[in-house]
Parts: sequence; C-alpha cells; structure tokens
Amino acid sequence: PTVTQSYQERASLPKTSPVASYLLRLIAAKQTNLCVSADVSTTKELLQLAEEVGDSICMLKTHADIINDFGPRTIEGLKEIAAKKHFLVFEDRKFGDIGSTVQKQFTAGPLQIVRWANIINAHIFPGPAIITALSQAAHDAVSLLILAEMSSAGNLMTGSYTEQCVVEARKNPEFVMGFIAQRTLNEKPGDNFITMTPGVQIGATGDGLGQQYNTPEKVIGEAGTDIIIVGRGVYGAQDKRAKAEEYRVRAWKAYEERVGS
Ligand code: 6AU
Repeated sequence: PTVTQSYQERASLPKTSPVASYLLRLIAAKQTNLCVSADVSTTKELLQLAEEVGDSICMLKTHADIINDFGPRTIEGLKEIAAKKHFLVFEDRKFGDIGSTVQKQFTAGPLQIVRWANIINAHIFPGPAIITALSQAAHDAVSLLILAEMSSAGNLMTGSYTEQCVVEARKNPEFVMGFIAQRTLNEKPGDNFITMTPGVQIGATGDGLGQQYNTPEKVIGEAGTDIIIVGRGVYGAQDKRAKAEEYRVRAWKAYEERVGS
C-alpha cells in the first residue's frame, strides 16, 4: 500500500498521472508536503505570500475569484515566482456544473484558469461527464483532484458518495491525480492517488463557521494523506515564512515516521 511507500518510489509507479509524478519528485527533492492556501484579497498580498513561503511549499493554492484586482499581472507574477521557487499552482475553483459550462469556466472569463493552473478540482455530483469535459479542455500540464471528502462539519460527502469518487478516479488515472479528502483513499492494490487534506491548523479546533481542524501528525501520520493544505494557520501569522517552515517540518517528520525512513 502507498502509505508505506516514499514519495520518490511512488513517482514512477504505473498509472500515475504525469503531473502527479512531477509533484511527487518535487516533494521528495524539496522535502516538503506542505501546500499553503493563499486566501488573500489582492495581487500584492498573493505575490508577497508566494515569495515568503515559496521555499517551504510544494504547492500554492489560490482562490482567484476572491482577488480584487486579479489580472495579467497576477498571472505573470505567480508564474514567475512558481518557476523560480519550484512549486505548482492549484486553483481551488471547485467546478460543479454541467460539462459545457465547466469548460467555459475553466478556459474563459476574467480568470482564464487553464492558462496558469497546474492543478484544479471538481465535485462529481453533476455526474462523471464533468471529468471528461475538463480533461478535453485541459492540456498535458493540468491535472484534476476530485473532492471526495470535506473538512466542514455536517458535510454530505460520505459513504457511497466518497466511494463513487474513487471509482471515477480509477477510470481516469491519466487525468485525475487524486483527491481532496481527510484520509488516504488508496484502498486497492495499484491505487496511487495523491490525497491532499485541508482543515489543518496547529492550536485550533475550528473557525466558528464549520471548518474543523486537525494537526499535521493526525492527517499525515494517522490518516495517511500526502499533502497538508494550510491557510489561516500560515497567512494569518505575523512571520509567515517561519510559520510555513514550522508546518513543513512537522508534516515532513510525520511522513518520515509513517514510511519508516
Ligand atoms: O486553513 P484554512 O481553514 O484557512 O483554509 C482552508 C482552505 C480554504 C478552503 O476553501 C479549502 O482549504 N478547503 C477545501 C479545498 C482545498 O478544496 C476543501 C475542504 O474540504 N475544506 C477546505 O477548507 O481555502
């Protein structure tokens, strides 16, 4: 099972999406399984945060639609810092509509997500055509995460819904790199999906609006997931660089202990 395999080993397993292989190698090289969620409201804050935490992360997650002045300057700045600091960019748009509409949301409008995001995510409640539609509109350097479980209290993504996400992912291993979930969903021999887990903060249990937090040790060590996604825990700190390093070190240690290296 993948929980006892290193990121490096998993990078070259068969049926691993090209973006997943690249990300697994990058994680191993930089020794970081931390994704910072940059939920800030201006281009200036976004680019500053990317510079500050860039060395400690494998991925930066954006919500482009909450950036007041999102535009070409945001895109160029983000691409430049990502190339310089070696991290991938994940746009957390959570597509959830009919195929024809998600293709437009992905490629057009003011955000032009297809031009700059390496990773995107989608809900499968509209049915599996959402995967086909996004894959048709994508290019080789884009990969999809399916939202299989959420971190928020009382969410409905459990049981057979979550299982169905895994079934659909297995049908599209070239395009679907993994899941947003609270535990690893690699249950069958041959599964090598990457699980990314939000709802991580040290020293907090929730935010009063449904968010529920776990520690890096719980998520990586016990639940066997691959990447922690941390928003307010990092960008809400005075010293964001130091805070990102703290999360990186704890999540990396939890991984090393799990794989026994
Ligand atoms: O660390 P936080 O609570 O400040 O931010 C968590 C980030 C937010 C959410 O939109 C996102 O993670 N998120 C997601 C994602 C990544 O898809 C799913 C989920 O179940 N919970 C969650 O918080 O940007």
